[in-house]
Amino acid sequence: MQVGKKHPFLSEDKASDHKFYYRNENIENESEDDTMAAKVGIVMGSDSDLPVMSKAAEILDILKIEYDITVISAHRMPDIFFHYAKSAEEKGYKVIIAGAGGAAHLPGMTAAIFPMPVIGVPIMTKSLGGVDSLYSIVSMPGGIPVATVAINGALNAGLLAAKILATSDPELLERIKAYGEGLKDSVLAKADKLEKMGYEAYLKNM
Ligand code: C2R
Repeated sequence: MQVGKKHPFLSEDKASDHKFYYRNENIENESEDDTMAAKVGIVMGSDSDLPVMSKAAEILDILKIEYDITVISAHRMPDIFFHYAKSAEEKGYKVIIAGAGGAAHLPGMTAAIFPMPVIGVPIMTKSLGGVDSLYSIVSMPGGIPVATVAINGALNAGLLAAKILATSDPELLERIKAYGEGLKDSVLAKADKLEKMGYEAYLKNM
C-alpha cells in the first residue's frame, strides 16, 4: 500500500514535474500514515501497461490518496482475478482503476464483480493504436458501467478517482482545487512568456 510516496519506478524528474502543480505548500507537509487502508485499487493487465498506469499512481501520490497497485490479467489468471475483484470491497477500495490493452476485458469484468465505481484506462496498442482497447472498455452492456478515459489517459483516471473520493472528503476536495489552480497558473505563465518572447523565440526554446 502506498500513501503519498513515490514508487521506485517513478524518476525524480517526473516527481518534480508534478510538484510544479502544487499550489498549497501545506500539502507537502501533511503527515503520512502507512497504516491507513488503501481506498483505490490500481490494476493492469500486464506490466507492459505500467509506464502508462504509473500516471494514475503519480496523481494519487500528489493528492495523498492511499492506493494499492498490481498486475492481474482476467484472461491469463481468471481465478486470481476473480479473487481480486471479489475481495476488493472487503479490502476497503472505494474505486478501482483498471488499465488494459487490446481485448481489454479486465475493466469490464472488474465492474461486473466490484459494486463501486470502476474507471477503465484503454492502453495504446501497436497494431490498432488503442482503439481496440477503447472500444473494448467503453462498450459495456447496460447495467455494468465503466467510466472510460482517453487512450493512455491514466492521469485523468487517477484524478477522477480522487474526485469520486472527494465527494465525501472535504480536505481532499481542497487539495484537488489547489491542483486545478496550479494547472491554471502553469498555463498563464506560458501565455505570459509567449506574449513577452514572441512566437518565434518561444518555439526555439521549446
Ligand atoms: P503483454 O505485454 O503482457 O503481452 O500484454 C494487457 O493489458 C496488455 O496491454 C499485452 C496486453 O494485453 C493486455 N491484457 C488484457 C488482459 N490481460 C492482459 N487486456 C485482460 O484480462 O483483459
